[in-house]
Amino acid sequence: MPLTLLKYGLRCSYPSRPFLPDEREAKSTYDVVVIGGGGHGLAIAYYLAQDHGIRDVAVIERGYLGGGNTARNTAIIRANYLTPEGVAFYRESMELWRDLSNVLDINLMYSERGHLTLAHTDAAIRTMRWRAEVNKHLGVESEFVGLDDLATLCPELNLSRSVRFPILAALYHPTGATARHDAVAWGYARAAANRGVHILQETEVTGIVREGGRVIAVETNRGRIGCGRAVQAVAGTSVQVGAMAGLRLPIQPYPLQACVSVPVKPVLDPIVVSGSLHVYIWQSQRGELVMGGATDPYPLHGTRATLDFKESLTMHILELFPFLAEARLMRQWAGVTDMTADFAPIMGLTPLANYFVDAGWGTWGFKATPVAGKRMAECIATGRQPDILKPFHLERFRDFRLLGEKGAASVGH
Ligand code: PYC
Repeated sequence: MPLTLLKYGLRCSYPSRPFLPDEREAKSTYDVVVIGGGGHGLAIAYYLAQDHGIRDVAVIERGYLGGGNTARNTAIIRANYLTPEGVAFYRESMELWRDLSNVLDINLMYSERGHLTLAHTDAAIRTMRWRAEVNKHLGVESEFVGLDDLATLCPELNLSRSVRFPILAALYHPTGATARHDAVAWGYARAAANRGVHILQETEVTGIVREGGRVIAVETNRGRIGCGRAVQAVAGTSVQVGAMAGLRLPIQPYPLQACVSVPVKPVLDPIVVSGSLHVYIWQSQRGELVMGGATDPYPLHGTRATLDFKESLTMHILELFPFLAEARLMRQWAGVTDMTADFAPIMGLTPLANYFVDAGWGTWGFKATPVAGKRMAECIATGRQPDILKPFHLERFRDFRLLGEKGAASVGH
C-alpha cells in the first residue's frame, strides 16, 4: 500500500472539499437581497452574478436551501402549454434545462422520457389539438396521438373501452422530462456562492423597510440587512412577504399533495397525465412511482397528507394501470402552491422602484426554475421588464389582461 494512502487512512480528519463554501457572516448591506433560497431564488442569484457581474448579493432563506416547494414538487419538466406566452416561456426554460448539468457542473439526472396527457372527453380532445397546434407553431415538439400510437408509446396503459372513463386520445410531448430537484437547488447554490454570492440559511425575513417608494432594508431574525434592490421568490408565502413590502398579490395558497410507491422494477417510460382523472404518474430512476393529483379543494397553508387524496388518487391510477394494484405506497407529502386567478405566474417589476416579485407559480414552478432565474436576474439588473416576462407582469390584474393557462394544467384545480 502506498505510504501516502496509509497516512491518509490513519488521519483523524480528511481534507475534503466542502460542497458549499462556509457560510459567511451577513454584511450590513448588499446591492441585491434575494428573499428565498429555493430553486428560483438561488437561480436568480446565480444569473445575477454570472450574466450581469452583480456579485454583491445575499440569498436569505428561513430554513435550509431548497427545503420548501423545491423539495416538495414532483420534478416534471415540459413546455406543452396552452397560451403562446406560456409556450414561449417554458420553451426557453427547456433549452436551459438541457445543458444545465454541464453549466452547473452537477448531475441533475435530467431525463427526457416523453410526456403524455390523456384525453377522455371530446372537450379534452379539442384542448389537446389546440395545444398541439400552438406548441408546434412555436417550435415545441407536441403531437396529437390516437389509440394505436398510445399503445406503442405506453403499452402498460389500460386502453379498454369498458372502464368509467375510456381513453380516447392524447397529447404527446416527446421532450417532456424529469430532473433531480434537490440537485437543482444545490447546483445553483454552489455556482452562485463560487461567484461571491452570500447564502444565509436560517435567516427569516420579519419585515421590509420602505422609504419614498423604495425598499431600503429587510429586517431578519439576524438583524437588519440594507439593500439597493430586493426580490422575493418564496413559493407558498408570497402573499405574506409581499404584504411586508406593502404589495397586495392576487394569490391564494392551495396545498398540492403527492406520494411515491416503494421502488419497483422499471415498468413505465413516459410521464402520464390525466387532467380528467386528476392524476399524473412517472417512474423515478430509483424505481419509485411518483404520483400526484388535484390540489386540495380549499385554500390553506398546510402540508398535511390526507386519506381522501390517497383514496381518490389510487382509484384513478388503478383505472389507468390496473397491474399496480399490488404496489405499496411508501411516502406522502404536500407543498403549498400559490395560485393566481389565471393560472400563470407573476414576475418582474412592482409599483416599488427597486422591489421585484417572482411568485404565483401554482403547480409549475419547478420546470420554470432556469428561465425564471435568468429573466428575473435580467429584470433586476436592467430595471426593465424583459419581453418574455411582459405578459406575466403584476399589472395584468389591474388591466384585465389575464392569460388563461388553466387548460395546460397537469393536475386538476
Ligand atoms: O405541470 O406538469 C405539471 C405538474 C405536475 C405536477 C404538478 N405540476
